[in-house]
Amino acid sequence: MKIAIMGAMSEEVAPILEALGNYNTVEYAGNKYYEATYKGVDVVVAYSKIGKVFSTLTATTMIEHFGCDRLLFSGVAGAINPELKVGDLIIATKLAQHDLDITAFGHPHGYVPEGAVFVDADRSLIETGKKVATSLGKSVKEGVIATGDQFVADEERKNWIAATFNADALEMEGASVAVVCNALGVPFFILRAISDAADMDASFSFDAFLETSAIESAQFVMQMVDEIVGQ
Ligand code: 3QA
Repeated sequence: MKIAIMGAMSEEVAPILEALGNYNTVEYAGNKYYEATYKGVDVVVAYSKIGKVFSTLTATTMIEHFGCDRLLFSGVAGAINPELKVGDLIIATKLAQHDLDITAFGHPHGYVPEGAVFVDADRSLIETGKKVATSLGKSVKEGVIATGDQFVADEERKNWIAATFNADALEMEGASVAVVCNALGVPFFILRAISDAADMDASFSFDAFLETSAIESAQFVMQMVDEIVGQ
C-alpha cells in the first residue's frame, strides 16, 4: 500500500507535512514530492499548484511515477449549499467539470464523448470517512463537488453551477483528480473544508480562512490515514 495525499496549494499540505514530521523531498516534473513512512505505510505528499491541469499532472505522477495505489485530496472549497459554513467539511460523492462545454453540439455541460458528466468517488473510502467523522463526533456533509478553472466570486455563476450540477461546493481540482484516478483504477477520496461562499466576498473570506480551513481538512485526512493504516 502506498497512499498519495495531495492538495493544490502549499497551505493545504503544510499541516500534513507537519503531522508526518520526517520526509524526503524529491523534485519531479516541476514539483516537489514528499515521501514518508507513516505508521509503517508509505505515503507521498504534494501540492499540485492551482487548477485542473496542474492537479491532473500531480495525480498522474503520484500514481504512475511514485506507484501510489490510493489517493486522498485535502483542501478548501467555496460553499454552494447554504448549510455549509466556513470551516465545515464536505466529502465528495461525485465530481463534475463545470467549465467543460461542448453544448454547441447538443451535449450536456460537463460532458465529452467517451467521458461522463460525473465521476463517482470510492464508496469504501467514503464509508471510512463517515466512520472517522462519527468517531470524532463531527458532522461531515457528503455531496456533489463542481470543479473548474475559475475562482468563483459571483452569485450568478455560483447559482448556475448549483442548478446545472446540483453541486454543494466548488473548487478547482477535484474533478480532474477524479478523472485520473478513475481512469487508472485508483480509489480516491476528496475532502474539502469551506473557506468562502463563492460570492462577492469570496476573495476576502478565502484569504481570511484558507489557513484554518486547510488545517480542518488536513486533520481529518490524517485521521483517515490512521483508519486506513489500521484496517
Ligand atoms: C483558489 C484555490 C484553488 O486551488 C481552488 C482554492 C476555495 N474557494 C473557491 C472558490 N472558487 C473556486 N475554488 C475555490 N481552491 C485560490 S486562488 C487565490 C490564490 O491566491 C478552492 C476554492 N470560490 C494566491 C495569492 O495571490
